Amino acid sequence: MTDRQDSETSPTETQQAASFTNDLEHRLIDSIKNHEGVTRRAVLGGLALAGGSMITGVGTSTADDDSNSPAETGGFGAPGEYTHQQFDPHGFLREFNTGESTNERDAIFGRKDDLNGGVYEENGQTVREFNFTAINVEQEILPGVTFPMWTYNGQVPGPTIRVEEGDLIRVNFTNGSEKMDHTIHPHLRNRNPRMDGVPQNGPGVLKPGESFTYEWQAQPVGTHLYHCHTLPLKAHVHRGLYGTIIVDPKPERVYETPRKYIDYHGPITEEVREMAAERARSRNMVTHAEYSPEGFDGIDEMVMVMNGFDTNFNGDNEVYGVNTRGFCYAPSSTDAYNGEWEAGETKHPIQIDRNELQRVHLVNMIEFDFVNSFHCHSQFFDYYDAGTSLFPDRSTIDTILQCQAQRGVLEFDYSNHQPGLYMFHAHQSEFAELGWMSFFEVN
Ligand SMILES: [Cu+2]
Repeated sequence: MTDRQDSETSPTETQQAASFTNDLEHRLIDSIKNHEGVTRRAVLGGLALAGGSMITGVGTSTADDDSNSPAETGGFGAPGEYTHQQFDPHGFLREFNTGESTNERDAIFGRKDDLNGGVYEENGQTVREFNFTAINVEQEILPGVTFPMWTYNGQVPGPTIRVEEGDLIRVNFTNGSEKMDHTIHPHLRNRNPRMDGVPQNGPGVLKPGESFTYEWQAQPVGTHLYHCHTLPLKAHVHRGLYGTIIVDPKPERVYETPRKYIDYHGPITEEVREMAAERARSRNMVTHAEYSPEGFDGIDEMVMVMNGFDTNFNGDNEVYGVNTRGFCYAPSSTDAYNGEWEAGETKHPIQIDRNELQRVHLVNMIEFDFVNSFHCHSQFFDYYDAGTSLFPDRSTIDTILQCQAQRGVLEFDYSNHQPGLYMFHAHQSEFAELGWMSFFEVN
């Protein structure tokens, strides 16, 4: 018997997982390749190089049987290649925009971006300013397969906003689309109906070329979202106009008024105050950078937005995923850009340090399907519904169900686990096979 306690993932294991994923990936590409909603720019390039005869080979090999060996996917180029550089799901996973200007986004997305508009004080309040533009882009949902997205700032999901409770979020929004009206509607406790981003209030929908500055109070603490609220809603949401807003607790506020942040009805003692403030320090991105919960070296935070795409526009999704690309956190040795893309590989498992606490901000933005879910293998997690309480609403579960716009915080760790690949996926099995399946690689 081999003791693998300190060994790394074996190459064979990785290869098996990669091959398994590539089979699913190519079966999926084959099933949607003629849909009106998808463009196969890279695929067509591959076909031109490989010759016309490959079309038949690809078309017949993957749809009806499971004998889709890599050789039979020749027309698609190397298995698992992504070709569009404008969105990196690995960069997005851990990118939190606070309003502070940073060059990190340039490295991640390979373009200049003025998303973060600055942080400053105004009338005794911290203002965090962001610049949002609605534009249409083609974005990859599977290797070589793009879908026409309606986006905030050219990416789906839209940029993750991260602020502290009590801040003012100022969003200068321009509708840069040529034909469609758009808005931004925040799921926050919003005191001014003019700022709600719905057709009936304030500026209403913004026509192409129009601008409006939304101002939202950063409350309550939790993991929230924003999305376009223009009719038909299902179209504007499904096409990609959504993103995440995280409101961090301020430890000193929590210490002063702990009852607002914990579901607790006993007397407020010093111990209760301190326990609640400790939880706030753990949840606050700024304070937890200097802080480790007991037993851990640090906290690794991720944003996962569950979404799907209706590639033939029949009101039903054909491709599913977290953060847009099907199977994007699955094992694969491929790097579409031969190292040219400095932000990193295009597809690989999420690297997990077993000495760190893992925190996933999970948001469901699926359209057309009633529910979505997250299930992780070999581990159980604590769940904070909408992240609004600092103590978990549910403990020791391995699957959580969310309808559209539901979201929550998951906390778990792999400190007692052997290194290796651990799968996570939607436990709607259908969604998993259609793209919503990925892996953590515990190191
Ligand atoms: Cu819209």
